[in-house]
Amino acid sequence: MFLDEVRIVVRAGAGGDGAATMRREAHVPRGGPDGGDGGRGGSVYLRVDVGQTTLRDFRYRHRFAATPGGSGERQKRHGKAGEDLFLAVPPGTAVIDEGTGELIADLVAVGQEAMVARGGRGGLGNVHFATATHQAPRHAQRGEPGEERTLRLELRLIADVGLVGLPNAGKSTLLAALTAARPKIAPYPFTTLEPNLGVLDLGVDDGRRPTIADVPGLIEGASDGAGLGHAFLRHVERTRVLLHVVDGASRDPQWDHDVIRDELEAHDPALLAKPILVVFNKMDLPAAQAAWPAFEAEARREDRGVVAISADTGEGLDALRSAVGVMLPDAEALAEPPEPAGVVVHRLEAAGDGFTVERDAEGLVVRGKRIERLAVQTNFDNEESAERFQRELLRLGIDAALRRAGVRPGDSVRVGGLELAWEPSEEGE
Ligand SMILES: Nc1nc2c(ncn2[C@@H]2O[C@H](COP(=O)(O)OP(=O)(O)OP(=O)(O)O)[C@@H](O)[C@H]2O)c(=O)[nH]1
Ligand SMILES: [Mg+2]
Repeated sequence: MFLDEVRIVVRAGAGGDGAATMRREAHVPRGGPDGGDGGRGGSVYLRVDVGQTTLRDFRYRHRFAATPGGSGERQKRHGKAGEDLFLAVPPGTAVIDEGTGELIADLVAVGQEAMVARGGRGGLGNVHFATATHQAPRHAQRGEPGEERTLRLELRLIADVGLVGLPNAGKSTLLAALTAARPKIAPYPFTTLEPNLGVLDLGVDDGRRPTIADVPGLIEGASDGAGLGHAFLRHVERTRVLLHVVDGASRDPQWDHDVIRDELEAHDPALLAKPILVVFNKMDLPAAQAAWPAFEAEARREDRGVVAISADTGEGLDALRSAVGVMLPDAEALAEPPEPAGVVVHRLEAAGDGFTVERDAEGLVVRGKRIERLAVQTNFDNEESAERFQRELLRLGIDAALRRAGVRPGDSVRVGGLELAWEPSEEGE
């Protein structure tokens, strides 16, 4: 089965904890703090690799994690940084955050990469917390947790020319006639179950080597999910030129033609704005020869390009090649990835001081990027660290908001997965 969509979970490494150590030297009776910082956690990246053409690598393995940062140590020694993890994906991989539905990155060209989970920052060691009045702090920060995300990877094949049409129209036969590809061909519909790619020989030596893709046949209702074609329509979104193959020997070639146009339009009207060449196939059969004059007249009326061919005998293929050659851009433009080009990397959520206080069945809940991060970075077993956290609640206005929400001493307040018992601090009165 052609794998063009997978879900994976990526987890960055946590930052290492900062150390809370004191200098110990024979000749220094009261050494100051000397705890080093934790190292940053490794991040997870996706990178386009030339050797990849499918998402098969992700078929059985769904979870990927980068390594955590090391803890800080005495003598201001910093923890080791975690190692970044690079996952190879094929060109044409769209990366979507499954949680928000947001497109994080659109990886098109070889070598492009996107960070999909940021490693946690290392906690600061206690050397950072010494002040004039407080020279021996026992407070050190814990490392920040690594980000975790569930991603959906969608592969959109990148081909210059896309073959579309009803099942059995002869798309695979045409691909085989125009390229060295050897797709399965059979006298029944739905033979092609996964896209096939070939390199088109335009018949002239002008340096252009366009790729052409044959996708499973579309049927009426395909844009709503009928048949197999729907999932594959996305593969033609990025082609530069569409070849719309019509079985000239079918009962009603004109009807066949119109159904496909309707489906393309329903999927994405932009598809009809692409250069489209209608390919009237099976001209070796008498039924096709009989239907051709009316079909051609209608195409002319609508001002649509059309060629009559037989993929079987090769009749009309030279005319087809040169028509496609005219529709495609020059070699230089062809070497650039098809639209939309480039990576779209959306900014990973930034830290903010904003927060919300809500009451649910179990008590009060504080949500906010900054305060949640502080909560997990605080070692509540250490009195000094816990006090710093209290001060931060005051500073950010969270303590006041909790009071407004009617918090009483001993009430449970949840922040970033932790459950704390609220105590009034004097400064907040
Ligand atoms: N006589 C004749 N038969 C053809 C021609 N082109 C294709 N066929 C036949 O039509 C049938 C379908 O061809 P395919 O190439 O498998 O059609 P397809 O459009 O790829 O079909 P799906 O993969 O099912 O969507 C096969 O039996 C082919 O041999 C042609 O030019 N002339
Ligand atoms: Mg086929």
